[in-house]
Amino acid sequence: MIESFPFVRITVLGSSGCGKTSLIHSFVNNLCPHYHIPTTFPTLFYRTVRLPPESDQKGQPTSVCVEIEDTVAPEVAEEEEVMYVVVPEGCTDFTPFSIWKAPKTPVTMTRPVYIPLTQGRMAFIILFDSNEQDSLDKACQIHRMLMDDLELHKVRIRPYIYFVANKIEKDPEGDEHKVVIAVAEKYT
Ligand SMILES: Nc1nc2c(ncn2[C@@H]2O[C@H](COP(=O)(O)OP(=O)(O)O)[C@@H](O)[C@H]2O)c(=O)[nH]1
Ligand SMILES: [Mg+2]
Repeated sequence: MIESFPFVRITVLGSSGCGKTSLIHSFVNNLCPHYHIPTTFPTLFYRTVRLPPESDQKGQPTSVCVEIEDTVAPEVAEEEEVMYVVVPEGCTDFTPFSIWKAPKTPVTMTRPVYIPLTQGRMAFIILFDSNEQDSLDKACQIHRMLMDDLELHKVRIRPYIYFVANKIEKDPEGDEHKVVIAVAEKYT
């Protein structure tokens, strides 16, 4: 019998170097790279999470498959020749787990086709480096662009949007960190 899975689709956005790829690797692969290679092509990661039943309920854990999309930072996109997202004509069903086929993912940089499992995103994480005002400015800019886009396309089911401060352990007593956090709290 095929077990049906809830499927959650999350996209991570933010300025170059704010820690998007590291955050995703920590969650999916349990490791955090200590170097920065700018992401120049959107990348899909998958992890199945087992959630225990609610504290007031009995039963088996529930499995949820999470698709996380790592993205190209706007300033990297301006400099690099970036691939465009192309959804094949006529494609309406990207649901993978009723059929258990391998997900379609971009295989080479020479094929300008990028195929996530689904088109609509359920949640966005807008990440910023909490020690850099510029990174927060870019996060706010991305947030405004996202809201405009949802408005333009009259998206009825609004995705969750999380505004997340990263690198908070780096210089927690630093002046810039304190200012950035205060401005971010006011913005949200
Ligand atoms: N101190 C600190 N460094 C981090 C953290 N997350 C990522 N980094 C470092 O920040 C750099 C850029 O990270 P990366 O994930 O490639 O950024 P991206 O361009 O947003 O994908 C790397 O050198 C990471 O090791 C964090 O939480 N704290
Ligand atoms: Mg990256």
